[in-house]
Amino acid sequence: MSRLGHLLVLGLFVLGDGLFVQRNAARDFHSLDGLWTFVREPRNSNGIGFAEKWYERDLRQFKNATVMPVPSAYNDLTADSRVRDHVGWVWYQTQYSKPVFVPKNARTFLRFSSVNYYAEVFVNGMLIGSHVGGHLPFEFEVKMSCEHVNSITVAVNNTLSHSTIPPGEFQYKTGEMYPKGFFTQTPGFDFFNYAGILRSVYVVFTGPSFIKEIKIQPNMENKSVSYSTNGDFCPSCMVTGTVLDPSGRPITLQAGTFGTLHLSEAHKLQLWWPRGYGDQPLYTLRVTVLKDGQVVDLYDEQFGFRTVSWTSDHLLINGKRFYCLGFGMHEDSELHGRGYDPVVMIKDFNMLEWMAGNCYRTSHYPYSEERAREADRRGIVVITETPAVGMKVFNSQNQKLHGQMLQEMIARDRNHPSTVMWSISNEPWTDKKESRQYYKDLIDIAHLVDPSRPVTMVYGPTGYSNDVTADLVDIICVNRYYGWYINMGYLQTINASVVYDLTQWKKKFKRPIILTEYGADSIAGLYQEPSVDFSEQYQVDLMRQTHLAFDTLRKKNVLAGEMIWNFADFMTAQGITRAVGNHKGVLTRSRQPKRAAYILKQRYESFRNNSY
Ligand code: BDP
Repeated sequence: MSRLGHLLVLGLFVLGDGLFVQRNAARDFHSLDGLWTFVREPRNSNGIGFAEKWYERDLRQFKNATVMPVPSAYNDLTADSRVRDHVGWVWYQTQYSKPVFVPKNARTFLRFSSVNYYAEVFVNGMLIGSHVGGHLPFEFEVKMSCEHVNSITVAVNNTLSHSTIPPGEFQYKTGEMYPKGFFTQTPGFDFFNYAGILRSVYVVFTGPSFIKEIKIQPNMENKSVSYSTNGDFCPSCMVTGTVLDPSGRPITLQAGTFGTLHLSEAHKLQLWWPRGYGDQPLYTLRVTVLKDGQVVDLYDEQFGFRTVSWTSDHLLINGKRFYCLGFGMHEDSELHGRGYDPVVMIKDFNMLEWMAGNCYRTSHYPYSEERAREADRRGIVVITETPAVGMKVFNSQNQKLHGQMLQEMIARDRNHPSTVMWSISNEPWTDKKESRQYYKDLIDIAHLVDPSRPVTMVYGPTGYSNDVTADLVDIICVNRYYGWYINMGYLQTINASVVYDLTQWKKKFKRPIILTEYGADSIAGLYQEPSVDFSEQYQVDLMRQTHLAFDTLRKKNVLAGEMIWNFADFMTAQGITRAVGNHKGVLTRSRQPKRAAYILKQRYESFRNNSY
């Protein structure tokens, strides 16, 4: 055992803590982003690092050690296909020195914003906790010494074979035709299974008493804000909540860990609106923890005054019909894979606004916390999706994991005004009888944990006639590929097919319907007149025909929104229908417009100019 292994470590799982890092008078954080030591286990090793206790060793001494940037996926950063296509464990390690000026009684947390898919975390050689699911933050309380350099080791596995929630199915292939130990992994989803430490890692410091969670429920009718907080508060601590107006002026004060703050009669309430419908004023709830009159913790959480409701036809924001003009997306870019990159994020938002979009779905997993905050600021409406694609197996084991991810997602994002809906799944096989109870339970959880937002599912393989769950959701999302997967090349069928299909969903379920995916692959620069599949013209022709249907459906109040698949080209696993990824983007993977982007821009702008 190395010297590092003897240092004292205390691991404590702080589940459901949705608070992002913040630096203020009472808390601080250090970023651990940068180059971490990286060692990959062999593809078939099945955890040699655990057997040999790599978490107690200095990985820099390993002959096969290299470095990997955090945050980033590791897959695309070498020229080695074994790294790109790795299945199994990889090990990350870094060293952290805690400054001596951090007060002795400070609480210290290690926070991971996203590690895909399963992570075990060790500090100074001792296991402090694990997390499954990717895409969502988790943190552990740790005791780190100032006298020694602390070693932080993370074992990451991009698969979890007992589950059919991503990342897919395994098949071992034996016999003389195959090398020994050969297996394939077929993802049950159409995006590359980027892995590693995908978002930022922080060391967070708080005082001995600290805030763990803040729930805010603004109420426009009586100009009030209900809130509740929980945390680790000393018996003599006093907690207060204060609302600051969008210019940062305090306008109310209330004692207690929960309560309702009433804004004064004189205060003119400023509503948060989606982009194109009005402004995006953001209020702040400041939660302060005091001991003997001294501030011991402080957290500023932003929120907006807005309501989300729905009729059988429409989604309403602040009581006004909201028509979604948007995108299915991916957090995906060259080199970074699914790693968080503020450069990509800002370019994405700016291109989305250039096309006059007003919403997106976080297909097919929760996006970064930074993205949710930016959506609040810009007024982009978001459907936030649980990481559960193409679900086929509806057993209690999957349901438990699914429910856990759903709750972590809601805990993280519940205070964002831009988040208007929770999507429980993308394209589940909900023609299966047992899927009904499976989803009923999950939908009940979402409603219970957050009664303020509608719940949706995104239907793909099932139709209005055989789906057994659609009556359980508040809003129905449907993906349809007429002219692509259905009747490829027969553009003349699209209009009638889309109108017929969506009208049937509507008649049967009487819910607002959003068409969350339609589109065609196009290889940028591949031109064919008349159009053929994969040409830029075909993508445009398909969109034009689909838009004819949308216009009819809108007039009949059947459609509450439309989202093109996809915002940009993105990487997938290798497959005979994918030429270096999925090319249904209206932008290329480097976010340059194809012809389709101009068509969409024209359409979305025309809505804005005609006040939707
Ligand atoms: C849909 C999936 C999406 C795929 C898309 C496609 O929801 O993830 O990328 O098909 O095939 O069924 O392009």
